[in-house]
Amino acid sequence: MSLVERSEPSWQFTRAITRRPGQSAVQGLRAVNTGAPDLAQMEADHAAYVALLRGTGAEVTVLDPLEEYPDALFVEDTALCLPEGAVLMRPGAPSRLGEVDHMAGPLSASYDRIARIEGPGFIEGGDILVTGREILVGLSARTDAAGAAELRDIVADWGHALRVVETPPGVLHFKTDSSLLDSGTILSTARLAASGCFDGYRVLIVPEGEEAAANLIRFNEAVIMAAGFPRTEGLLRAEGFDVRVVNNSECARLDGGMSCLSLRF
Ligand code: CIR
Repeated sequence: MSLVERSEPSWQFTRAITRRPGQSAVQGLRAVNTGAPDLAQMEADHAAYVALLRGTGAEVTVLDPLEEYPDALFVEDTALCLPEGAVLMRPGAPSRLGEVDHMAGPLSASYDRIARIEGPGFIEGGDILVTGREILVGLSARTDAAGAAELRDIVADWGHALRVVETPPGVLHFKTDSSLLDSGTILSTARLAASGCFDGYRVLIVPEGEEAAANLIRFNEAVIMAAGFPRTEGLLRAEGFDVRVVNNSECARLDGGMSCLSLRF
């Protein structure tokens, strides 16, 4: 359980930060090459995503592209935003380390308190799920035990409990396979839930073959998910969630999903 009682659910936000993709996005990291992303489509999808965030009443900052960092549109990996403060991450992907400095300024517009993972460990925001009860950190190829331990020390001072869990082998981030739907409900792939990391939560399992739908965001009243996963969409609608769908075909070529594209606070 969280060490402090929170008045706002962890899926309620007034602000978000995003960054438009640059021309260099075609060189973004990917596990499997499925062809270069179509930049015009990616721009259009990004604009649609920002519109969905704004549609819930949130104030959304859209930063300019950073051409020297092809993956910079995936802003989630650069910071963790909590009510008490923000923490700048230390990405495990060497090509992404420099993105973090570019997030300090935008965050300082909203946060007085900004901490930083100094290392030697590594941690990326995609491996962190804030449920409201606790902060889950999945160890992965990008996030190691030292990075998680350094974050634990920072957030403990802010009253948050942090639990270290495992990301399934071959899965980029913990949240590639899981999302928060409401304060006690998680959407997860079967392979991740099988680890028992969500015991004590209500867990909805993504239908087989739609594993890529597991990365979505609950953003205020909206559940924002990638298009092309009709069974997951049907499951969520049947559960009463207010589902909004956006095309994600081009970011998916770079292993990016709905959570990666924003910092929410
Ligand atoms: C990367 O490999 O770092 C990017 N191409 C994708 C990052 C996706 N971020 C996320 O899931 N939080």
